[in-house]
Amino acid sequence: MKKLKVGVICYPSLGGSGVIATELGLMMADKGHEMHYITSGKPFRLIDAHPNIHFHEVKIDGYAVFKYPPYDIALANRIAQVIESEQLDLLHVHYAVPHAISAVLAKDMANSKIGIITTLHGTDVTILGHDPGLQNTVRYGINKSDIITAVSKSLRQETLELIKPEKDILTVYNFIDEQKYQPVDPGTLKADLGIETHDKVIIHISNFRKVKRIEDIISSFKEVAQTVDAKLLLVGEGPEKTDMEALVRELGLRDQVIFTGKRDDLPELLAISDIMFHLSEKEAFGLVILEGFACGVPAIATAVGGMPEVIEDGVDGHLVPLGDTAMVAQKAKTLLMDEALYETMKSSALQTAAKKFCSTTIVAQYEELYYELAGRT
Ligand code: GMT
Repeated sequence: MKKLKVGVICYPSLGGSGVIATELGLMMADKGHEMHYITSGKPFRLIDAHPNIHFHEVKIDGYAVFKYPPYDIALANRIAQVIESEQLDLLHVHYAVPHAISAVLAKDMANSKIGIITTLHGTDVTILGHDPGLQNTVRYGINKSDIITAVSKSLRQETLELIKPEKDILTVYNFIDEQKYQPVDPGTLKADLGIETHDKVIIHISNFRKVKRIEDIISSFKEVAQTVDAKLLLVGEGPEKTDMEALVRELGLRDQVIFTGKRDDLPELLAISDIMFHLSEKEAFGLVILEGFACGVPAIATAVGGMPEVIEDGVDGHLVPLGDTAMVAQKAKTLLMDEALYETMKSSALQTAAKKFCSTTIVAQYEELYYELAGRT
């Protein structure tokens, strides 16, 4: 079959949608497709170049008239240039706002019939879709896309109810790079972080935004640490970090809670961890839970959004009601103190990552959609 030329529009940062856009591009490039990233910065994982991956930077100069430089328009301008210069077969847009709108505008600017596939990742609908200042824009971006996918059934359903799009939305689950996320030898990492050999380790990884409810993670951990020798690893950076550091000091947990900042060695950090806590208020999928599973770390998460589609309650982790920190602590203590139960959950977590979210299957689903879309024009 003919290899495709795909324009990819995503956030180049380390967020989950950027990770999926990058991993998908790398796997498509391995299959021989030509992937053209049109972004403001080189996506982190693409620093190691692949011969089938190309990067087209979006540049915008400041100008006195602009209070806010119009990035969305500069992006559309760049996409239009690349549609023409590279003779792209399709555009894959990750995150509806502003990317889908820029792609639609670019298609018009280039006077092209190119197909657009938009993948909804979560807050582009669950938060921005509720914002009266953006709801019409989200709906427009979705309606003007030719194929729309959502990363969970829950996100699909919420989008159908809230946005009432003109066409259906397909669910295509997220996946991880199994070469990177697997049980690894962490070396001396546990000792390097000042954690005793016998200490149990609870980990949370996120962008430290309010929606992640890190205060619930700290409160649940406090209760666990009253019974079990344990440390809490809080990995990441974001707006809530300073307040959370203050909370840890206030609760007298400074010796037990370690803020690591952003780290590249997630498989090693997961290798020294026993349980992951992910207690978000909203979460379309929870990619980090899958990363944990692939490294053999069961999760305790809130039963919100798409997390019940990732975690099977009582099998590879536990689902708890939002805000029920007492239940989180009780489930964690039971799991940490019952070795047989722990080992069963750990192997189920590994199985879930390998079977239900196998990258080969999921990348093939996207590839099929790419061919379908390219065949329409
Ligand atoms: O919406 C966000 O919070 C950012 C977004 C991202 O770009 O990281 O995260 C969303 O997309 C991820 C990848 O599909 C999902 O795993 C996250 O669950 C989702 N975040 C939320 O729904 C809060």
